[in-house]
Amino acid sequence: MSKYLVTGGAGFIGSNLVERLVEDGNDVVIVDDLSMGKIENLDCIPKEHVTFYKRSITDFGFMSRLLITEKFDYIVLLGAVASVADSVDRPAETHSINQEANINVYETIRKHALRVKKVLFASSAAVYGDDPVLPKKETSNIVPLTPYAIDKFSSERYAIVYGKLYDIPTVCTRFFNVYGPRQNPESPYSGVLSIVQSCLKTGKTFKLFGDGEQTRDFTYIDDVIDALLLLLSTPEAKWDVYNVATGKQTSLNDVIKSFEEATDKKLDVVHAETRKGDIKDSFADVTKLRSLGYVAKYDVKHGLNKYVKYNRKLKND
Ligand code: UD2
Repeated sequence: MSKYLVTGGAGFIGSNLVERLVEDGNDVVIVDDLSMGKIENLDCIPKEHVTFYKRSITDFGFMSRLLITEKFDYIVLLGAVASVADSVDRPAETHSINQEANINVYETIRKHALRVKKVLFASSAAVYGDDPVLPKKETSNIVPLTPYAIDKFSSERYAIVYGKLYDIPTVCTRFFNVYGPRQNPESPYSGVLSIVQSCLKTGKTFKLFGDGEQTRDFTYIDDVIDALLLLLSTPEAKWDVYNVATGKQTSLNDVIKSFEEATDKKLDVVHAETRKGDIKDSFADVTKLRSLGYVAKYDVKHGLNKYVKYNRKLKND
């Protein structure tokens, strides 16, 4: 049994990770201000091994005291304003959440010489921006186009440099288009598949930006959790960054078709202009993660089938 801190643990990826950590017999402390996450995301998780703090990760004093007193084995930094659009509207505010709060964690570990087994910082494929070279490798050009991408890249670099300078085992991930249960479809900038899922469920019209031939590396949440657990438990995976994806390129039209097949429903689609700032194609080279033994288990069809099954079960509960 190990002790974990998960910031953003009530969010989409966080709550799925916490669920798995608890299933595996660990104790987890969550810090989440519920600005994006939802407490209901934790409903299905047995409470005896989870401590929840409704606090912002920018509450630096609180975070430092927590780290010093709890002496975590593992720290997973998922807490962020995950909306790129929000970072464009509020660059300074989101900077303190998406970057300074992470440095506060690294700095507390350094200052107090805390012994951690691994600190994992969750970054994003957004750091690659609109560089057209495909697939995206960890060594590809970094073209951060928004405050969000700058803060993600900077927090990554700080994790790696703090790690090397002060001997802290840190590692970073760059997530590609993650989808699955508990992804919040509320904003127009939510993951496209959460929006498709919500439209299929309610019969609402889905607005498709562009011709639907844009491609993404759609990655099922269970594969992401496997990757996180692998990186946390592999000592050699340190001071480095790993793409987390399937390595497969799928068009929006194809993924919608697979979703319709999985639900046996027809999506009502209206076409609109290509979204400003949208990139045409994106998919990952996952050779580096594979070299640690990672195998993505879900292609789009299987991932969507599992997502649909999960939602059906929810409805019948
Ligand atoms: C992802 C991130 C974004 C930024 C970007 C960097 C998410 C949700 N988005 O954007 O924050 O990091 O990567 O590359 O993680 N679409 C529609 N209708 C909708 C919503 C989306 O047609 O209602 C299209 C959208 O225009 C895009 C595609 O679906 O072409 C995927 O959109 P997305 O926001 O899920 O993901 P992405 O890769 O564009």
